[in-house]
Amino acid sequence: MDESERQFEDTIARHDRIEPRDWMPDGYRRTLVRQIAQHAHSEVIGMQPEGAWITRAPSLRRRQVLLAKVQDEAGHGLYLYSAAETLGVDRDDLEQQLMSGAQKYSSIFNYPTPSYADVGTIGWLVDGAAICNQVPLCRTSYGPYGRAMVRICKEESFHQRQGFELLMTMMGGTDEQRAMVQESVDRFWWPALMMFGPPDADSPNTARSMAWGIKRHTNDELRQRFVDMTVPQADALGVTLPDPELRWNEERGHHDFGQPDWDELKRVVSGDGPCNAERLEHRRRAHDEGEWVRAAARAAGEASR
Ligand code: FAQ
Repeated sequence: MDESERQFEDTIARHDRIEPRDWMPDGYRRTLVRQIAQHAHSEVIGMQPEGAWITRAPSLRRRQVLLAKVQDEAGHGLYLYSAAETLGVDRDDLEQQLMSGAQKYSSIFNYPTPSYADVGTIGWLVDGAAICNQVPLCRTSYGPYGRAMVRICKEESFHQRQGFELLMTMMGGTDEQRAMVQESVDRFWWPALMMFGPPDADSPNTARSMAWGIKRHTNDELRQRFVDMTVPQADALGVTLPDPELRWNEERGHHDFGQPDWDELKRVVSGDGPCNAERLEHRRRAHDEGEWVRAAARAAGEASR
């Protein structure tokens, strides 16, 4: 082991930060680029399912809140692409890899949002799952990623609350509104559990990422944390989580719960989910339509030189 490698290992062992100019193993750099890019792409594609409701939100207040949330997601994408760029990759290149399907984004954004209640459910369950996953990432071993996560998590907690508040309002409304909420929760519950990734026994990256301090908890640990956090919130809302195996286990001090359909996760991640083609098509179109903005920015940059 040479000196730079020893310094890297010491920093990881102290739970301290690796910074962009520090020496790092190629695998560490590759894993970070993979995870941060996937995360950035998720934020960008994640604007679509809710964005579709901006023009149809039922009041000015709901529209303002939703607009702010979707704009935050664009901002999260920017922080994360910037964090990835500190590892020597190029944002344009990452965007190309998203659009070609070479890099992944979260499975959850390949599900449709046919009901306005889905805006609330995404805030409550999807942002709730994102918070569970991302709060520990504030302590990830790579400095720029961890610092980006601090700000992102603050904004995600606003997102989660607006979703919960929207659902609470609908649950206090008519029978039809309550049924809309339940139907939406029934559709999103299992896909939300899949956001944490495959079970630990089938997760090829977890052990290495934990040893490097990139991930601080396994997929199953975070999934359990999410279930434990969400069950009392479902009770407060008055909705039923669609899992007959869900119950409190006194001995474990956790909830037992059923397993999602892992074949479905594989299908959705490999491009065969309900909305994969639509999401990528929309992204490519938005990219093409934004070419004039990039051209104007390049021209302004050249003019000021
Ligand atoms: N979807 O070995 P593992 C948000 C892939 S929140 C798609 O367990 P790893 C906020 C995985 O990449 C969502 N792909 O992998 C928001 C790997 O692929 P590869 C984004 C998945 O990395 C809310 C392979 O399967 N959050 O956007 C999924 O150790 C509302 C094997 O899996 C993050 O990205 C999946 N669900 O653990 C925005 C958080 N699960 O490249 C808008 C950061 C697994 O080896 C609206 N990321 N894969 O072929 C992470 O914590 C991790 O990357 C995991 C996966 C936990 C997602």
